[in-house]
Amino acid sequence: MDRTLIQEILEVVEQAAIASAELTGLGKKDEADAAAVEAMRERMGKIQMQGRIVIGEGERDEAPMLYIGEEVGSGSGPGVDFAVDPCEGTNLCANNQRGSMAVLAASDRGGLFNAPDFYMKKLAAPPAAKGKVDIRKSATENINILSDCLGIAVNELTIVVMDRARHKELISEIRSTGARVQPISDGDVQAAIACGFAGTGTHCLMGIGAAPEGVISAAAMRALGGHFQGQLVYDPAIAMTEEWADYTKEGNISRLNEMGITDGDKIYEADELASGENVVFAGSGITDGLLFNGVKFEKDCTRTSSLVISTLDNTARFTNTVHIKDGAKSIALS
Ligand code: VTB
Repeated sequence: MDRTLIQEILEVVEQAAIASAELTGLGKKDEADAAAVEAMRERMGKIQMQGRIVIGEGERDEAPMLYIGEEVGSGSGPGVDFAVDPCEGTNLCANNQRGSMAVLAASDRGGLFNAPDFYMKKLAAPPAAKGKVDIRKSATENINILSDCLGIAVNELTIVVMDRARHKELISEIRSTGARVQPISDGDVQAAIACGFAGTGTHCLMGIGAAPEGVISAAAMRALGGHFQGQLVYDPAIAMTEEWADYTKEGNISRLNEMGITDGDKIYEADELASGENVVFAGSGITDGLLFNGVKFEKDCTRTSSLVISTLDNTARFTNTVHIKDGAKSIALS
């Protein structure tokens, strides 16, 4: 990977965000996702690279595009692995709610964990708490550590947790410490990355979300120097998801074994989930969010707001782009 790739990757997420944003608020989550997938794949095809999707829309037989194992790019050039989520927060996009974005993580060949489509217990925290908080510790212990590391009183800490039945006890425990809980309906990637920046009002992400998205969050947090750990969840009694109604714990363990994961309880650090020499995260807002705004359609242009975090040059670039329409006559500064 080299630094010219960063610009191209930015354009990939911008195009995906624009395509999804055309369907914001229409209640069409699958269509919004499909539009982002198509735009992302088309733009990736123009990059001189031997790209490969390691986390994508699913297996080849269930996803026509950006399926796991699909080759993307021109076919010559550097080998790049991608974890993509073209429309992260499809419900948020369909309902025109905050926090939907087009995201991906990229790395040198073999540098991203091929996470199975399982759930993942996650812990994300600011750089100051990196290696101090630990997913093996209780929420209460971690909140006290966070308070010490950040110099913020416990009752001023905001902990984001996905609003799911599986988190009932976690939410009660957090509240019993005096810390504030912010339940979110979707979009734990944005919440995880928001922990990496001061001033977002998000100090920690706790709880269980999807594993593939965990790898994208890990890539961003590794590049930012923030804390991220993940542990796969294979017990349906813990995940409490309807999708796993017919699955058993034992069955899930064998599924993991078949995928080559022999220790289902392993705790993965950010640099194991995103282990490549170089790692790049790119996200572009579909709807407005904590990190950047969503797409704005104007008469003469379309505006996108994005973030690219890269270990190649140790930067987090916030980029506002004006996509100028043919025959544009007047484009305001912002
Ligand atoms: C998780 C979370 C995502 O969807 O994948 C969630 O990581 C799905 O979880 O950010 P459930 O199966 O419990 O609904 C998102 O919120 C959006 O893609």
